[in-house]
Amino acid sequence: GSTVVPQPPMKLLLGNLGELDSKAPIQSMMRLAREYGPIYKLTLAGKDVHVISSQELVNELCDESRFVKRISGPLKEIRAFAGDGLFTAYNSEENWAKAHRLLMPAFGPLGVRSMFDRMVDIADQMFVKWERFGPSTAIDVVDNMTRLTLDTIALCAFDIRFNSFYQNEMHPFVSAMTGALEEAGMRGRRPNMVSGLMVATKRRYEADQALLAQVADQVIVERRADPKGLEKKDLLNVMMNGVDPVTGAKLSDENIRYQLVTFLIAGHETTSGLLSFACHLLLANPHVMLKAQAIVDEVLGNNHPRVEDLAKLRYIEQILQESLRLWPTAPAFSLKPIKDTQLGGQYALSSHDTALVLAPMLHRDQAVWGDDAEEFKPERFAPESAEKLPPNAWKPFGNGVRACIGRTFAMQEAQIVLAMMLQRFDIVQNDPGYQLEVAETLTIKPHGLMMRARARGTGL
Ligand code: MNH
Repeated sequence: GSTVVPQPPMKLLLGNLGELDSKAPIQSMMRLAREYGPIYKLTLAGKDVHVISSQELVNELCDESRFVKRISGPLKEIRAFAGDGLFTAYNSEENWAKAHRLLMPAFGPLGVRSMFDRMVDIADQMFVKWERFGPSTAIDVVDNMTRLTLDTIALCAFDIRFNSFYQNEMHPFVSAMTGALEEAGMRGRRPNMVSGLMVATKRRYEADQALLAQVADQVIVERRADPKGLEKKDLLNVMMNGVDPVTGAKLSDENIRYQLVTFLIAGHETTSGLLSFACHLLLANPHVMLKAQAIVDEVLGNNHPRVEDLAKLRYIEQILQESLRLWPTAPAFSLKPIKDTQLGGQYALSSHDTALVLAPMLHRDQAVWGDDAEEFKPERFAPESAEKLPPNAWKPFGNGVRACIGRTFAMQEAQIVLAMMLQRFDIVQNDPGYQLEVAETLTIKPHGLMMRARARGTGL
């Protein structure tokens, strides 16, 4: 026998769509998890989604012999502009395995270490700007971090400078991306018939997609005009010229464009959210900020960071891990059973069902994190504590072969930026009464966070 999975009451035609705030579906699911528990079911666009948020059940879902990534809902919609790029490819598509084999080395520890100086270059641009504006100018944190992470992925992966800190307007890629992600999210939940009737929304969606493709094509055209020598092993040359050792084939032009759109989006959106939440959490927890600053002062002094310093800045990494625990910026991922199965030995899941891992609630499972799970405590990730965590309790980067390829890249970039910020500035809340408000566009960001930065006179 099997236990019935709890489900909020359904409405005719819409199923459980009414339970989700269209501007904040993740926070709606968090609220429902608090009400219905670690497993509950939603019927959305005629399909059953099981929302899972305990370590015990997620640990089972992470068994790749039983469950694999599901491309459905928003992800299926994103295929309209990211196609069979790494993030949205079906498990069975040959282009996934091909691109995975080709691109993995560039994102391994050695590949990412070689990008260290370019990461520092972009961070330095942001901090020089903050210094020149001085301590009385309010800094829009998400805006700054978005410029930083977009410029960083463009420079490190494609050797292109977007120069976002030298312009007033944000690069048009960003608003096209935000618009497209938001609409992909809505479409993934809305009945198809309704989407078909929303003519103006559809036109906007198509224009946004066209702009994403146009930016990607421009990158390709520029590189074809100036190939920078085949010995240059940056991501773009690997994509454009690399030969897959297994199939002996290169990536197709169409697939290269999809990979570019994928990397430009996935390569900056979530890291910018991570850095923004980390700023918020440091501002809200001054004792953590002071401890981190003391460590940074000891390790860096008044010198530019070097790649060897990162290992000594372990506490900065813990701050980022703890930020990703409370506010995992890619807050959910979807799985499907390879064949009909029972989850937890009692909940029937068919291969047509989706299991959605709701990371912000998994990361608040009190059985793992204790009754202070809501509190920001980077000490949880000190080596001696982290090794006591049960498996698959912390999943901000997804699972298994379909886990994030950019994890090392993102953590190195964020570690550099946070360390340099604490070294060079004392930061304070611009509005001392700021209450966290989380904005969602598939990813999450702290909305309206503003701060001020007073240079500490390091002379850098
Ligand atoms: Mn990333 C997959 C989170 C930074 C490129 N990323 C994933 C997944 C999560 C994720 C979760 C799995 C999604 C799923 O199962 O459907 N990623 C993050 C977070 C950060 C991040 C929280 C930053 C913090 N990601 C980056 C960066 C890049 C990148 C930086 C590129 C430079 N991520 C990817 C790609 C995939 C992915 C590509 C798809 C990998 C695959 O399926 O092969």
